[in-house]
Amino acid sequence: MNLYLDISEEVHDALRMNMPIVALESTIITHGMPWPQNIETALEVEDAVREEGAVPATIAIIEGRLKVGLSHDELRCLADGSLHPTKASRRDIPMLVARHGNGATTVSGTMLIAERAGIHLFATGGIGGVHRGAERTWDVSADLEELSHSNVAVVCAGAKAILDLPKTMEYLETKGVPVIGFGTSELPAFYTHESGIKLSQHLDSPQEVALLLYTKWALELSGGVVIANPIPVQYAMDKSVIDAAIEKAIEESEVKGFKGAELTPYLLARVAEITGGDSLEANVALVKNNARVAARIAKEYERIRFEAEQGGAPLSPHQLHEEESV
Ligand code: PSU
Ligand code: MN
Repeated sequence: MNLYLDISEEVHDALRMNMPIVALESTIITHGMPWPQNIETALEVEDAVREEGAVPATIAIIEGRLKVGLSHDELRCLADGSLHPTKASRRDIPMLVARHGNGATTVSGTMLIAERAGIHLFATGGIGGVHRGAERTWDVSADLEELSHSNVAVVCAGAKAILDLPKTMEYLETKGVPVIGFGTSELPAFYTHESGIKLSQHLDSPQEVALLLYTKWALELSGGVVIANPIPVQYAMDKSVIDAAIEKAIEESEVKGFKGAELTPYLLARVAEITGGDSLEANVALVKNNARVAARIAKEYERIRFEAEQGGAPLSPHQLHEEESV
């Protein structure tokens, strides 16, 4: 695998020095947002990670190389469409590598490559999930299956209500993937805080999340964790407005026959159009917020790992609490 990986100098140095790193996906740039907001957001999200003292590693496939850490030029060429990147989930990666193609990695593709590079934190907007009508279409995102394989935690604002959220939660439970509410006990529904779905697990601080991650992988329980971080309140949308836009977009997608990998990009673009760009503004804000939280968790994770390597078990939540209050 390492033969196919191209790790940027910045990320390589960060890995060598055990610095906190946050992986970022590229499908959100190429298929999730329009130009030029996509390049602006991609750069701002990287900046947000840096401001928190971590190193960003945006992941994509360029000329068949699995890139971890992109230059500004590479980011721009992905964002402006000149590379004509394929939306790349796990199934697409061998073909892209074998044929020297270009790919923008989804949550599943990004997790897989991040893990191979040794990166355990990843920030994005929303994960894919079980689509509405999956009982007819069997459309279940490869993201869910990847979450059961790769040891990478994904900080997201939950999942969009373009999906069937209860079925998505059932799938994750079956696959043993913890879904942790970050400062909330309800699954956030991307644009809004309310999904009506109560989470059985919630944590309030980056330290607690980092300890959970460390413990999961120290127990050799492979697979990821979803850290569901609600959109900042000032950017949250009106539930009735966004729900109506989603209903309309889904109806149109059925009439027009969108399915497979094209469905999610179609729905994202239509929802943004129907809301007159309001949903895009919310989307940008929540991705940056997730990047900051992921960076904070990554810092704590490296600290815990360092302490554990110095001997002894990581601090318990009780000890962490005492340490904070000193
Ligand atoms: N949900 C969003 N924004 C996105 C995506 C999902 O709110 O950009 C992208 C992510 O890259 C995710 C992918 O991994 O769509 C899921 O696509 P599918 O449903 O085809 O698996
Ligand atoms: Mn699908």
